[in-house]
Amino acid sequence: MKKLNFLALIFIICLGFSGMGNAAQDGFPVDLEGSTPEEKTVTLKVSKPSNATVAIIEMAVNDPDFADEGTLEINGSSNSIKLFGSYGDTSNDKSTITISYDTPASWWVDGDNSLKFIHSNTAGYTIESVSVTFSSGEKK
Ligand SMILES: [Ca+2]
Repeated sequence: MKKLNFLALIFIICLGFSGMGNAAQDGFPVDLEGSTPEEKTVTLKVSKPSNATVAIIEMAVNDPDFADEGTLEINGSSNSIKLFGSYGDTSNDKSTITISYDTPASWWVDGDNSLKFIHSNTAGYTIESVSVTFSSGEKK
């Protein structure tokens, strides 16, 4: 029994260290697996180059298994992405996959951006993390 406690302690310490290495983002994970409608807003700081035309938002999502689970609004309701559109597939049930969308760079500001995740249908989803990459759209 003592040995088991010791192993459990080691396990917890390892978990702690692995968590530290992941540079957790403020506000994430965004857990929207409650009853509908529900929403959560997080602030994401980005560096937007002045010549950017396209912003590619990449999200690690758990359980994106339907086309119409909700919406992501970026800095207001006029800039919205349907979650999860063609990514919403029943084969993603309970799985974490990475999805990405091209958005106009004009939706984003250099600095703090508001990301409102809305859960409107189904059992919901969890956004584990988000990253944004800007492009000038010029062919290399
Ligand atoms: Ca789901």
